[in-house]
Amino acid sequence: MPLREINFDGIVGPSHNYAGLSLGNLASTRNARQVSQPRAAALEGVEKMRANLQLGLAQGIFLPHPRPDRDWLARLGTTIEQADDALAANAMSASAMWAANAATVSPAPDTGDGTCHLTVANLRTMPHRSHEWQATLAQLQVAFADRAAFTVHGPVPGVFGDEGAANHMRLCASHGESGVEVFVYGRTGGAFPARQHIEACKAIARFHQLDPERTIFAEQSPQAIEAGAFHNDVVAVANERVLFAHEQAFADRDAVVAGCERLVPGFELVEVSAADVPIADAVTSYLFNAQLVSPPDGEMTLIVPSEARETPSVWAWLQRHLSGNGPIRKVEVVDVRQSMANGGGPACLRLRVLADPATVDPRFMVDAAKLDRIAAVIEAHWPQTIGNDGLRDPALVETIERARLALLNELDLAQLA
Ligand code: SUG
Repeated sequence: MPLREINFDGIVGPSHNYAGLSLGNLASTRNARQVSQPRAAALEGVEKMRANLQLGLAQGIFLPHPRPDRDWLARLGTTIEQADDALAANAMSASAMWAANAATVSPAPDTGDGTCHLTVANLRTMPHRSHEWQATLAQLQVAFADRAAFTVHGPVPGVFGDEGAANHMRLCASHGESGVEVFVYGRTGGAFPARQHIEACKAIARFHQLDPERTIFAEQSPQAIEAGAFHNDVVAVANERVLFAHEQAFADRDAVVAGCERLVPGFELVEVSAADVPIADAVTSYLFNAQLVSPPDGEMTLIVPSEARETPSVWAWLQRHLSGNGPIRKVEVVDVRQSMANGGGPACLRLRVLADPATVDPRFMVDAAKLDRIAAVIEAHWPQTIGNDGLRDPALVETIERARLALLNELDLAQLA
C-alpha cells in the first residue's frame, strides 16, 4: 500500500481554558483569564478535520488527556481540591490538543530500519505541558502498535527540552521518497524561553536512525523567538519540496537554504520578507502555522486560520502569491479562534504521520460519519464556558471527567481511561 500523509488532530478537551500559562506565547499571555468556550473550540476542531477530509486528505485523531491530571498532582503531594490556583491550572490544561507537540515523526523512507519512528516530546519547558507525555505515549503505543510499520520511543531525558514536530520539518521530492529532515532548536538566554534544545534534536536523529548526510540542525533566530515565535512552526512550514518561511525564521538562513538546495531535488523556497509581512504580523496572523498539504488533485494548498485573512499585509501577500506562478496554488481558510487565542493555529492542532493508513489502529482514523459521532458527544458533554476562577469547581471537574469518558466509550477506546 502506498504511504500517505495522515494528519492526526488533537480533539480539544473539555477543560479548554485560558490560564495564560505560556510565557513567550503572546496570545496565551494576552488572553489570560478570558472566559473560554470548550464546546465551540472542540467543534471548530471537528470542522477543520471535515474540511481536510473534503480536500481528499487522510485524517486521524488523538484523544483528550485525563484532566485534571490527578496522578501529576499526587506526585506533587496534593489534589485538585487542595492545589493552589497555579497548580490547579497546570493540572487542568487542555494543551494536549496541540498535537504538533506530541511527537517528532520520521517516516519509513528516512529511517535506517524502514519503520516510521515516533519520539514522544517531553515538553519540559512549560509545567502544564511537561505532564502530557505519559498520556500521549500511551496513545501512540495503541495507535501505532504495528511493529512492522512503526517504532515508538519514550521521551529524551527531561534536561533537554523537546517540543516535537513543531520544531521539525521534512522535505522530499514527493512524500513517499526519502527525505531531508530539518531540526530547529533555540538558544537560551533571550527574552523568552527557547523550548527546543539541540541535544534533544540530535538524540532523536540517532534514535530514528536518520542518515547524518540528510539531516540538518538549524538554529531558530533569536529575533523570531523574541517576536513571539515560541516554536519554529510559527514562522516556517515545509511540504514535499517546498519550504515556506519568513526571512527571519532562522539564525543562519543562507545555510538552511543551501543545505536544502543541495539535498532536496527540485527544492523551492517560498520566502516572505519582513518588508512585505513584518514578523509581528506573521505571529498574530499565524500565516506560517498553516497546514501546507498536497491533496489528490495535485494543487498544493495552504490551510490558514481566519486571522490570516484579517491581517492586511498577510492577505495581500497571499493574493499576490496566488496570482503569480508560485507553488502554493490554493488557500483554504479555517476558523479555529478558540485555539488561536491560546497560540494554537491549524498546524499546531495536527501531527503529520506518513504511513499506510491500514497499519494504523482504525480507532484513531476518522471519516465524516465518525466526525458526526464525535461532534454529538461534544455537543452533549463539553462545557459551554469556563471562567478562570471556576477551574477547581467540583461540578466542573466532574463534567470534564465524564465528558472525556463519554468520548472514549463512543470511540471504543475506554482502555485509555
Ligand atoms: O505550548 N499554548 C500552547 C500552544 C502550542 C502551539 N503549538 C505549536 N506552535 N505547534 C503552548 O504555548 C497556552 C495555555 C494557556 O495559557 O492556558 C498554551 O499552552
